Amino acid sequence: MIDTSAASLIDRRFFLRQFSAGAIGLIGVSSHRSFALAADESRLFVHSKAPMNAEPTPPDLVRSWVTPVDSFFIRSHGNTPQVDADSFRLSVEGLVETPLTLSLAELGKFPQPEIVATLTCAGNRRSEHSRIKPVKGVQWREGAIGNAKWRGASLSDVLKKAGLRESAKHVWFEGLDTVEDGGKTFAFGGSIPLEKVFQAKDNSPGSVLLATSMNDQPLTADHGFPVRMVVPGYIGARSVKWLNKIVVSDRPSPNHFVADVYKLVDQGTLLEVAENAPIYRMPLNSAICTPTAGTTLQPGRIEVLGYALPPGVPGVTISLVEVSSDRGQTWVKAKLTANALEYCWQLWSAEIATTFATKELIVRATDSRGEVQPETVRWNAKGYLFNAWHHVPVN
Ligand SMILES: Nc1nc2c(c(=O)[nH]1)N[C@H]1C(S)=C(S)[C@@H](COP(=O)(O)O)O[C@H]1N2
Ligand SMILES: [Mo]
Repeated sequence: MIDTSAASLIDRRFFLRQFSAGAIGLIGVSSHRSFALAADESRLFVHSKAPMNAEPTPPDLVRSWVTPVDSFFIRSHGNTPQVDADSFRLSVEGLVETPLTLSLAELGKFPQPEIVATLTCAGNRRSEHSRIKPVKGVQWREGAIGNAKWRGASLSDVLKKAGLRESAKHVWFEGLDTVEDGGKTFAFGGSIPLEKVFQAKDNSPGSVLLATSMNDQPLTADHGFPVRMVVPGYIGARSVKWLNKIVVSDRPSPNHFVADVYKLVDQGTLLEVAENAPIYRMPLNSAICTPTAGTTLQPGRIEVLGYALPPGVPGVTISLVEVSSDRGQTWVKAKLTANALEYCWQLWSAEIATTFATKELIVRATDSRGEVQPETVRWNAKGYLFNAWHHVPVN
């Protein structure tokens, strides 16, 4: 048994040390006072309360393959709407034969497949980008990821019911929250190519869902009650919460969060933003969750635990996870402790020999196409998609 209370206490101290020593000097980083554990999200480390941004401690994260809701990261850009389930209506419009207005009861009449899928924020591990050069935004460690059981109507069924027009190529999603940016307020929106909706066979693990349940419970307000999108394999930003409107179009959504925000750019100039396409897929990744940075190890053998994320491509799973305790000269093959699935994280464990000379642990993952996680990544102005080998300094 892991003593979770002790583990989270130790880890909380690490968070405080790391954030107070390093990140406080960064522009735009939440102020010190927000780094407290909220009473109602006691397992999460709260980066900011309004908007709510919180992540579990690394040891907590890998306690189970399905992440309990109270250990699941929360990433919100604006307010947390309190939606009345009875009067709620979802509209489906745009390039469809028959626009729809669906109540929750009507949504419930569609087949209700259940999938397990990992949701990851594009900004997961942003704090590591910031160590290269400071990046604005929530300084996520490796906890902006979680694996949940989702149930709801599949988007393909809903779109088939509405009937697609021939020119349909993208599907836009809009939430009920309001977000402020640059003096303007607007709804949070996302968008995915129509091919993504029909890529996975109906009701298979890659299905794009209008989820109403998470781990067999109705969604909580933080996670998008009453309905959210779940887009397996894509950055979390495409899984729009508090879903209110679906628009079928011939182009990607003009919403700020598709047109401007989630892009890989060096400086973030208007021209660069215009020249680059929106990010959709999460890349291959992995992280060490136990031991945590700064842990004092005795010479001997230790168990190292963590996760690896496949690249969200049909048929591609994690095939190898390796850990090094000698700066990458030799690697120990980790034991993969879950089924190899395309849209779920792979948990792993490795037994590592440590000596007084052990200064850090490193992990890297390889997928079933033979692609290896990169040793380093290119810094980008918004701090997205950090997926370099994960280094954990130890004493
Ligand atoms: N309406 C709305 N949907 C949203 C967001 C948001 O701020 N508003 N944040 C997105 C981002 S960036 C991520 S990573 C995921 C996080 O989902 P979670 O809070 O359930 O973990 O929700 C996405 N959906
Ligand atoms: Mo995100």
